[in-house]
Amino acid sequence: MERYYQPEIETASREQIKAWQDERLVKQVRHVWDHVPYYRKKMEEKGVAPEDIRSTEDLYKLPFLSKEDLRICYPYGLLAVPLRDCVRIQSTSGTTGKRVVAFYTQEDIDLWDECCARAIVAAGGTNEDVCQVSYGYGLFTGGPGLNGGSHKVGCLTIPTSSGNTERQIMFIRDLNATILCCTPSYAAYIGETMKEMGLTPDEIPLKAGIFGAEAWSEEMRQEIQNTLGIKAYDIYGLTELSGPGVSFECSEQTGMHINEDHFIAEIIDPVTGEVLPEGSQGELVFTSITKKAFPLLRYRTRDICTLTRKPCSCGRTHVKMTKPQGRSDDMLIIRGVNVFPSQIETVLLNHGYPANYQILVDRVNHTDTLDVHVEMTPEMFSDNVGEISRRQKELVDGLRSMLGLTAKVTLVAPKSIVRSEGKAVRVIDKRKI
Ligand code: DLL
Repeated sequence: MERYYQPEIETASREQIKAWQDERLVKQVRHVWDHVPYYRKKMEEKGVAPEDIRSTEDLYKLPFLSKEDLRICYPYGLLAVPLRDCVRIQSTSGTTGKRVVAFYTQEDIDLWDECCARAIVAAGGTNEDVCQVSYGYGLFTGGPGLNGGSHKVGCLTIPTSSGNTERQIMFIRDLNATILCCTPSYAAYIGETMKEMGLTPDEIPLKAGIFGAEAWSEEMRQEIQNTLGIKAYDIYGLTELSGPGVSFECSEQTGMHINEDHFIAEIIDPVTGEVLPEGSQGELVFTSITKKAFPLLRYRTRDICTLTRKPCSCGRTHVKMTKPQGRSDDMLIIRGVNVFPSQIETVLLNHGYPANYQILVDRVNHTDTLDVHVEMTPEMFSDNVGEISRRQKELVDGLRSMLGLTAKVTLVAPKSIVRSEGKAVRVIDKRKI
């Protein structure tokens, strides 16, 4: 039987959800107008005042916020409460430019923890469970978010943080961890290490995993489920909106329920900014309606996905988003063709390769080149040149039919691609260097 952390909220009627959203949106717009001069100016420039926003139908009138706005406002420009009311910051792992710093009041943290608790209960967690949190702790939101959720559910929490894989496995076995929380690439690495230690899935006490923070394919889910002998659940979120738990998967494993009592989701055309009808693929935009310290209205995530309100067999009524294919800025444009790293991952895993690969993009003589380095399994590894070139050709053909362009494939020895303990770095685009 499906269990919920907050059944009255998670299975509320659509009318009830809309009523919460309408009421909270109106309050939130007023809160931001009164306390965030930067956004107030943006509203004035668009000719919109708080009185114009009476319900979610008026959402489209509000201006968007983008990563660029966050950069301009660093660090305090979007803060909506006095600093003395804040108890924590978290920050993005951003590799370029200024980091995003997000502020939280104690109430913001309590609500965030509840969102993560919903995800843990949806994955079958109860106070009988032992939950190992192997997301990084610190400025990254993964560790603190799932840690808070695990406490709310009453699980015994093991805050290992990421890294030291052998010790992770030791704790999982010695303390009977039943739920593992980490990035999917780290889960795959933990699985690979267990296999090397000669452990079979039934010797591992884990029953569920809550994996997110990066794009991962259905094929990778299968792979992780098989090696660890668990059910693998997706979880999504971003620092700007709190962290993990903006949405999470239920037993159906067909997309993630967005916590609509806290976030209003829209899908827009990333080029024109036009709001698209339900079922269209586009850029996900969020309005946080309960956060007090750092409330973002119409924040453009750059994540590409689809929304659906079709009834879900789990009984939850909140809208579902499909797995994001990746950020629109992760999308590679190679010789004019749009390529998502997750499409390449699908081809590799379908051909029996492990999810250890690297995508190298360059420009030679004014032409883009795509070189995919793929690790072989020890069983595939051989010095038979004919066999290796047969394998390479098979992958080149598979990639051509998936992407519509010709890539170079380089098969590399087992264990030669560096493993990730957090978010994996899959792409090296030398055109940008
Ligand atoms: O990654 C928060 C998080 C931690 C989510 C732990 C889930 C689990 P940021 O570092 O700010 O926050 O990165 C946010 O990561 O805009 C997506 O592009 C990507 N992302 C997060 N979850 C998923 C997912 C955390 N399940 C950015 N699938 C987001 C695909 C994801 N991409």
